[in-house]
Amino acid sequence: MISKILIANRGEIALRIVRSARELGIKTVAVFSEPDRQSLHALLADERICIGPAKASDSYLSIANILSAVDISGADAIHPGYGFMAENAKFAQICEDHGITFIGPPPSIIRLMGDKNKARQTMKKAGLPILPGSDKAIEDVNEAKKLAVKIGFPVIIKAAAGGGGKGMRICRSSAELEEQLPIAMGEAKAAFGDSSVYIEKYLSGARHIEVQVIGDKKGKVIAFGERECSVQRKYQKLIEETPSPFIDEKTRKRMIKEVEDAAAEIGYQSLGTFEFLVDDKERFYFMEANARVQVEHPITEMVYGINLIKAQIRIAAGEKINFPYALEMRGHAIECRINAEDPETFVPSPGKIDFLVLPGGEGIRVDSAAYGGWVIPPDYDSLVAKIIAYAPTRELAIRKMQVALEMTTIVGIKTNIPLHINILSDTDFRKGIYNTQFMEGFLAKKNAAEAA
Ligand code: MV4
Repeated sequence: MISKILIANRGEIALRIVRSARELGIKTVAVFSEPDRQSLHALLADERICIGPAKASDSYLSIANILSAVDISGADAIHPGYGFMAENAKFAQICEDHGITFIGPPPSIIRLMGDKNKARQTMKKAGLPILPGSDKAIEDVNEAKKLAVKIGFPVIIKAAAGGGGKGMRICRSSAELEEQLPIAMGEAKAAFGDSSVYIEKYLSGARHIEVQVIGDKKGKVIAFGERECSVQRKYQKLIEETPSPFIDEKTRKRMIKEVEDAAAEIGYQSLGTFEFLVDDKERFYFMEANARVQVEHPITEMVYGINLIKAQIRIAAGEKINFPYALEMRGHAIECRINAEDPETFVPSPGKIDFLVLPGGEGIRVDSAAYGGWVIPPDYDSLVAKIIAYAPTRELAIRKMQVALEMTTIVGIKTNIPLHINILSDTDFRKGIYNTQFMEGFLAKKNAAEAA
């Protein structure tokens, strides 16, 4: 039983959790930093508590402040959303030790997935294919060089404590590896406090495709059809869609089955996402797993007709997974991440939203905590809204999204809506021919056209 959830997050995801909890008849407590006093998540929750100043390390990242708010409010559960405390094993452990239900995977799973090298080995043992690479942290240059020669160049150095692209280095020769390894280790130490790195065969022109899972406390795991996330810039996803225009039904079934079995094998609990690189022959390789709800979870919800957050809360309260009908993917969903930023330079554009008209209508979903008059603080990420379009086919979903974007009005701040409109009309995007290098090519094309 859960009767009151404290949401240790802000913005659209905090509001998303407020709505789901309320549908389940569970009270919510919002926490907010000083600039977030008038934020929608704080205004719409049943209770709200200020946990500190703008600086995240003194508010949304302060374990002491969050736990004080739990104490004051009498909440019996915490939902961390994404970012902030979501993948902090220490925080999850403290919650568990104090009888507070952490609505997420157990600390042991968070810890395992936080070590990307360990996660890779564990998932390989559990049956998932991985790219050739080191089976433990690299200790010295000679060892790394020997291994790289064996698996063949190019290779990529990754930080064990990293993820999301930070501190990665591609090496095309032994000389380059020798030069890059100490730099990569130094960067990993500086960024994550841990210099451990590992190497992998580098796959160029790959697609980034991920599989959503949910597991209950009785060992049952369900995997859902894939999300295509290859439209990214600097490891920031811009557009996600499901199903992937690239994966056929046979590959999809195999991916779902393999992830389901492997996640069950390791006793995965709560929501999670297994990320894969997929080559042009539809061979897929496990990269890392995210032990949290993700920004792009709504597209999976649309094609399966479910609410993953509600399911996650019920599971955390001890219920078994029990969807009242057969889970089958239907139709096509696309999400555009609307950021407060200059669409040309990508520089953040916080400030006051003077006027706001969000899109709607059949098949359109908007997850946002923005409203006219709201001042977007400069202190956090620049996501203002997620627009999700759902239709029977990919072509219809894209068309619906174009109309939705055209009919959105945001005055006072700059947004990347014009960029999204351009991407959606790109010939290659339309054909579904794209990989993780798409945005570089797209921006180069755009710049060339503008120069001409
Ligand atoms: C790779 C790769 C190619 N080969 N690993 C980037 C984010 C991080 N999660 C892992 N990343 C990559 N790992 C091997 N062995 C290419 C990338 C990569 C990438 C992955 C997903 C989405 C966009 C990307 C853009 C550049 C590189």
